[in-house]
Amino acid sequence: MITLYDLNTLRPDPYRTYSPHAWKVHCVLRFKSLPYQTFWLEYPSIESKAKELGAPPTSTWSDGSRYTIPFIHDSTTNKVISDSLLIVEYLDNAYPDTITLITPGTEALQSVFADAIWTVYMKDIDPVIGRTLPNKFFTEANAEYYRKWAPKDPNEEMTEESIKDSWKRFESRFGELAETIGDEPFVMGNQVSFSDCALIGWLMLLRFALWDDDKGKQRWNEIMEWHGGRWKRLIDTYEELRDTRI
Ligand SMILES: N[C@@H](CCC(=O)N[C@@H](CS)C(=O)NCC(=O)O)C(=O)O
Repeated sequence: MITLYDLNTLRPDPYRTYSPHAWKVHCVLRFKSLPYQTFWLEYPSIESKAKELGAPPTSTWSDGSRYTIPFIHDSTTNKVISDSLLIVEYLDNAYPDTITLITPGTEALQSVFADAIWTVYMKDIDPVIGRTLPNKFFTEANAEYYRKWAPKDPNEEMTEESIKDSWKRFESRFGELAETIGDEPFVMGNQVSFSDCALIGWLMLLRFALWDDDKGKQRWNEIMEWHGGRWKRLIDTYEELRDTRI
């Protein structure tokens, strides 16, 4: 059995997590139709749980190792893997009878694409979303940690006008991405890949932040209609798959 360690919130399933990186793994497990269970963690307990299981840190802070979710434990092979990309590579190798999400030879391209979704295509919306978090679905412990980790930049005071501009720039960036991908359903044409799960993951973070009040829900529904409804079709493709969580 695969256990996915993820970040807890007060929002009920299936939209409980807001971590784009954990979402990528949920998405991949579902495309692979692999059964799994989720273990919910609060930020302050990620490191101790990771150490207990032997899940390696994924990067370093100035004062030491940085432990992050998602990580998985696979009791069938007794392997523990951290970092979304490495988890997916592991799943592709350990379960060769399932759909391959990172075709050999595409690792670097997909890794860069997954990062670019945030750093290139969504960066305009970062400050807009950032100011809505933590929201009422954050647990107390996670909200406290999050505020320390992502303090508000006092120079980033946004006006209604600048918020509107950010949304416009974001929409047009996603429009460029839609054009680059073209008419086919997935980033790699007709073949679903890790890149699509990365896109779904970041969109789900957006959904988490927006799906809070009527205005946000309306905004989310608008995004789902952008660019001929292609982002909705992508999310629907994932949601229509069988839920393999135990
Ligand atoms: N490269 C990692 C990044 C994972 C990551 O940044 N996770 C965040 C949550 S979205 C985290 O666990 N942060 C905890 C911390 O920084 O202390 C991956 O792809 O899995």
